[in-house]
Amino acid sequence: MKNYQKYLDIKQEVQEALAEERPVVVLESTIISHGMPYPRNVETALAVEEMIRRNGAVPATVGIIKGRIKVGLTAEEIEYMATAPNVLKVSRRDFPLVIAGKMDGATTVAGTMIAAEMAGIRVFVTGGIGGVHRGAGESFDISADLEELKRTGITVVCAGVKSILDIGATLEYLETAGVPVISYGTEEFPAFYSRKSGFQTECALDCPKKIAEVIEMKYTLGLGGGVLVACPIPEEYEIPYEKMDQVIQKALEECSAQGIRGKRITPFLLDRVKQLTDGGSLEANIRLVLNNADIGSKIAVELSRIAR
Ligand code: PSU
Ligand code: MN
Repeated sequence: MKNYQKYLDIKQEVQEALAEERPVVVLESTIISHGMPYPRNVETALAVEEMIRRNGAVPATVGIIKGRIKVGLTAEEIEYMATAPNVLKVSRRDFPLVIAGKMDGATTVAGTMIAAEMAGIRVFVTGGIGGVHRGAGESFDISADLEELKRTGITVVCAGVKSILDIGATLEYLETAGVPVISYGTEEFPAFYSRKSGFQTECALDCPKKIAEVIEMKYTLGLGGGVLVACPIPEEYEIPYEKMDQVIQKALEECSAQGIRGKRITPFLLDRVKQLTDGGSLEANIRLVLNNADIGSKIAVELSRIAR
């Protein structure tokens, strides 16, 4: 038994699926606690789980409650993550503080990858990942999500990165880190709200089975680290890049004017973007997460076929 297992609670249903090598998909909780307003956050979290079930996989939303790492939150626990007053944002460096202090924590992409690896789950669905921030040459602001993709063997299915980040620099970083980036059904890396970013990726695949084969090969070769699958938002929900870019410019200016630093930057920017688009961005956000859940769970199903 590994030492961390003392602090890990894997939901019964998830344990059973893992024991039988049935497909499981992990989900993050920062999107619930810090990414969307109540009650849409809870509705979305439950709808995403439902989508994963419909495709024959078991969902496991990850969060930390009173110092326990929960892999597979119940509906009541999801409600708790959405409404509790002091839920910290937890990336790799926050784990020891939150667990030792028996605190509540919402896991970021990096934090959720860590919990997924502890539990033995390989596929993770979310909305957007963190990346290299604009101006990182000066500020050194690079999300711990990228470092985690470099070291931890989880496949993260997302809708690309928001243009609050420097998309080109984020892709360069992932190349340096040895992380395969697969664009789903397109040559172009998607920019979250928009299907286009202006950046191509080396690998375009549109079939969950082929993607599962690439993931499996990465394990077989013992290369270590994760895989990023980027799925463009469905056309009917897309917000044009130019429109979002103006809003993002404004949010970025406010952020530096107010001297926001560190882990507060991303939540601040996300919140301002939401306000400045009058909630229009929230609808797109929900739709793209559901789309990612559809594709991610199909990949998980194919991976478990290979394993069996
Ligand atoms: N980007 C989004 N939505 C999000 C996040 C990022 O479009 O909710 C969250 C994720 O949990 C991600 C985290 O892991 O923010 C990254 O934070 P930071 O940039 O501080 O590493
Ligand atoms: Mn940062």
